[in-house]
Amino acid sequence: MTTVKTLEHDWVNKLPEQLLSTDGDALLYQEFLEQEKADNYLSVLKDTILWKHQPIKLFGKEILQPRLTAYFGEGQYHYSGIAMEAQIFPPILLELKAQIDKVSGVQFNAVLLNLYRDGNDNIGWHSDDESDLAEGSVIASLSLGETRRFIFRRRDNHSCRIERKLSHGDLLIMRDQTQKFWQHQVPKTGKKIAPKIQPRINLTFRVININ
Ligand SMILES: O=C(O)CCC(=O)C(=O)O
Ligand SMILES: [Mn+2]
Repeated sequence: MTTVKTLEHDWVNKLPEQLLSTDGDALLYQEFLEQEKADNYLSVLKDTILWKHQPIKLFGKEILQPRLTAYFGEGQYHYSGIAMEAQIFPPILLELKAQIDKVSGVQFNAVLLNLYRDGNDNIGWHSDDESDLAEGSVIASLSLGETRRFIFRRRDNHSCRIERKLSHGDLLIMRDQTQKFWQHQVPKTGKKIAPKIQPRINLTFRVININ
């Protein structure tokens, strides 16, 4: 069984940073997972998850997503014109979910994983507001591996942006009106350095409506 050694950690005492001053609530817990624990999760997830290269529909055309994905949960998840079939949570994800449920005060029932293989992989501007999600529901996003830029922009004023670097072990919790008023993205890195950028895994824990 692939579980990760649990280490004592004092995250409960760490204060998060509030990233949005208006119309939303996005809390960043830097180093939510300490280095050794984050290293273990990264290597186990990279090697044991069945990563898929899935198509999405963009302006009526099917294209491959610029990253690999996997989805675990209690029901199908629909986004960008595709239906993600749910796989049952393996022990390693249940272990992570327990820690993230605790800090966020939410019982998540689904998790979407992204593997950014290098700096060419990315996720474009979007809000996590699919109809499978309860409106205003909490999203908890854990980053492992390479540090990448994460940018918010206001939906009604694209020049109003807030940017942070998300690093190994960081946890970002998005709540309240965040998805209604803001979009987010993880852009590509510069072309020259892209092939040298190491892999990054992001896990977004979600609450989906079960029919
Ligand atoms: O990789 C990230 O930090 C964000 C991923 C994301 O926004 C998503 O999966 O909806
Ligand atoms: Mn998102």
